[in-house]
Amino acid sequence: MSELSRGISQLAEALDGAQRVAALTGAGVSAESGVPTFRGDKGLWKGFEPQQLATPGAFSRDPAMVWEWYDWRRGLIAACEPNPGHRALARLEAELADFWLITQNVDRLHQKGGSQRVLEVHGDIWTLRCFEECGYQVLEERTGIPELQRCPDCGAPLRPGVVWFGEGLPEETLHQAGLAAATCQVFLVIGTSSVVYPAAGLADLAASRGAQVFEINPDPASRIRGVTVLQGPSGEVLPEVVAALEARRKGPRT
Ligand code: BJW
Ligand code: ZN
Repeated sequence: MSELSRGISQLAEALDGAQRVAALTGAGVSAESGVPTFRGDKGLWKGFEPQQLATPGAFSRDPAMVWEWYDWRRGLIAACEPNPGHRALARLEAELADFWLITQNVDRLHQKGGSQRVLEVHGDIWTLRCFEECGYQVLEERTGIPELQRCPDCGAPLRPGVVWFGEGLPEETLHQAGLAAATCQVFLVIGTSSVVYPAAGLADLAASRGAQVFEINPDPASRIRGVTVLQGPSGEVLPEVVAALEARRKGPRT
């Protein structure tokens, strides 16, 4: 049995026996849908420092440029479909009694793939809101709007509803994510480089409270002690995990 097959069986067994399960996903989960990741050779920010574009300071200095970059990304994401990894996570939600999906992704592909209980800790790219926080926000699903848009209430530039560096994460969502991590028996870390905090700290929190931690990534990145690694792309590994879980549940109990 290969190391990957062994990991898949271990994870299926752990999921089968768990009361509560939580998963943290990152850009790698959407890679097989065609959404570029942030870091690494094919990273979205290759040639750019993330800090150049994903900060409130960058937006203040050059809102039109940052707007244009997000407009380009929205168009790219709009052309992408959920992959078998997204769909497998939606199956897990249906299969398990208490499953929390925590995502750093802003693309909404988890929801498009059928997940209903999604905690978006870095916001989403489809909501636009007033940069001056006057309270105006709107869901904008059109893409290809290259001109900077302005708030109809106060005239300030509109910004994407994502969380930039140096900004706080949505409080209630982060609270729910922390609660899920602290109280689950199994925590999955999928397709993230685990460098951006506080999201990266959720796996440590889960491990410190006794959860079994599994990582799915072709290039594993978390440094959690005792983590079981399922090395491979999530669009291939996750469907196998679901199949193994369903086979256990259908098969004769021993
Ligand atoms: C595959 C695959 C396949 C490829 N299958 N896998 C503690 C220590 C140090 C620093 C800090 C700290 N606490 C806070 C900070 C500062 C900062 C931070 O973490 N900096 C570090 C980089 C050093 N954090 C913040 O600023 C956060 N805010 C904050 O802490 O506020 C405090 C505060 C409180 C109260 C008031 C005010 C302030 C905010 C962080 C926001 C992050 N935002 C971004 C941009 C979102 C908008 C946008 O999309 O443009 O979020 S940054 C970017 O990184 C994006 C992602 O969600 C995030 C994580 O990236 P992810 O998902 O891990 O992607 P990659 O590309 O890094 O990795 C992809 C992985 O996939 C790789 O491992 C591949 O191997 C793998 N892969 N193919 C499976 N097929
Ligand atoms: Zn406004």
